[in-house]
Amino acid sequence: MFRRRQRGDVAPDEATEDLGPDEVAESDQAPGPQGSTGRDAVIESEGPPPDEALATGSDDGSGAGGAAPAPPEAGADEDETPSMPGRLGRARRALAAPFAAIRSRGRVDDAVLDELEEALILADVGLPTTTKLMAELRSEARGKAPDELIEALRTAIVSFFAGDETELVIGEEAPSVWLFVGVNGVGKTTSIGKLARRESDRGRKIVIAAGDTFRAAAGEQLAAWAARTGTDLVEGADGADPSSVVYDAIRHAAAKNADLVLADTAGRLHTKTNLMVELEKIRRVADRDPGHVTEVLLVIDATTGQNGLVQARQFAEAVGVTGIVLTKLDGTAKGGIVLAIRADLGLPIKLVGLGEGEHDLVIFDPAEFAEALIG
Ligand SMILES: Nc1nc2c(ncn2[C@@H]2O[C@H](COP(=O)(O)OP(=O)(O)OP(=O)(O)O)[C@@H](O)[C@H]2O)c(=O)[nH]1
Ligand SMILES: [Mg+2]
Repeated sequence: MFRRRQRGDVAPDEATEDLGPDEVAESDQAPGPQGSTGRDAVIESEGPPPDEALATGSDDGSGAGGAAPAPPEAGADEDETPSMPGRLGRARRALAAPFAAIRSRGRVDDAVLDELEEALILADVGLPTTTKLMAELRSEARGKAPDELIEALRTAIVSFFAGDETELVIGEEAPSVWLFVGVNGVGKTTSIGKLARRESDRGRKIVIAAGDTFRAAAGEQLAAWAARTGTDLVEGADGADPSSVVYDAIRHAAAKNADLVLADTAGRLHTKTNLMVELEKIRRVADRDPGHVTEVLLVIDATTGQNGLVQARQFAEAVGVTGIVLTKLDGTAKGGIVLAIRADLGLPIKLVGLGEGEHDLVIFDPAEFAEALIG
């Protein structure tokens, strides 16, 4: 039976060799409040005794974040994978009226092209991408029927994403680790819950790592998802060193022959700089034997529009992000933000969140997205 190691024991050779001075210092710190949560156990595994609770005594997130949103109960349509056209309500409406107006015109002239350009900007596509798309369309569609212009836009949108790898990578050597990063509230924990469902439905054995030790309620939120999806969860005490929690989960996964570790991380610490340093460290430690980081997924809330991009850029630069999970596309987001994010970050959009239910996370499909946007 797997037994979680205490911080000082977390594979000292593998996990702490070559660590920088601050990392070593951190592992030497006196533990914080011992056994502070009583939920320091690995579900279905022996937890450490309370005095082995892993805590740095810093970054105690108790009080931060408030109550955890519980996973919504299974509803009548829970078994169904949602379609993008069905869920992109607001995103769709952003372009429906201007497209109807364009379709009612006789021929495509400069006025019609200007109308389309304005509609794309208003739909959050962003100026650089709108300009790029319009450059192709202006030469191609002038003088043609408006329907042909809209069809040309559909083709341009699909080819905009051409060559993007949307498949999530599982390495040949188990366990693979998918790390989830992003600012607080964007949907990291919920996306992990949904992916635990999706990947276990595909026959993969999953372990969830509760690497957000900052927010007091994060562990309970994950525990609910883990119970619901029949997945093992490894967590430390509040304020525990997130790298060691993630590493524990990886060791647990290896011991149980699991395929994949889904690792949650905090959306904020006391300062942004510390969070980036922390995430870099988690990534480095997670990549040590027996772990293999095959995805670092930056979760972005689509409803934050262009503002979310500024923060997203910081993460992308700090932790070697491999792809985007774009959540809340079912909400008030305008659909053009998908193009803006892809263009701005230069990273593939791998998954989109279309609701709060366990099946509401789908692989991004450019043709379906264009259909959702254009109709
Ligand atoms: N409508 C909708 N809501 C979502 C989606 N994804 C997440 N949410 C909701 O967004 C809220 C925040 O989600 P979390 O998963 O807790 O976000 P987080 O990134 O883990 O936040 P922190 O732990 O505070 O960093 C919850 O109420 C989720 O149910 C989505 O695709 N659509
Ligand atoms: Mg969370």
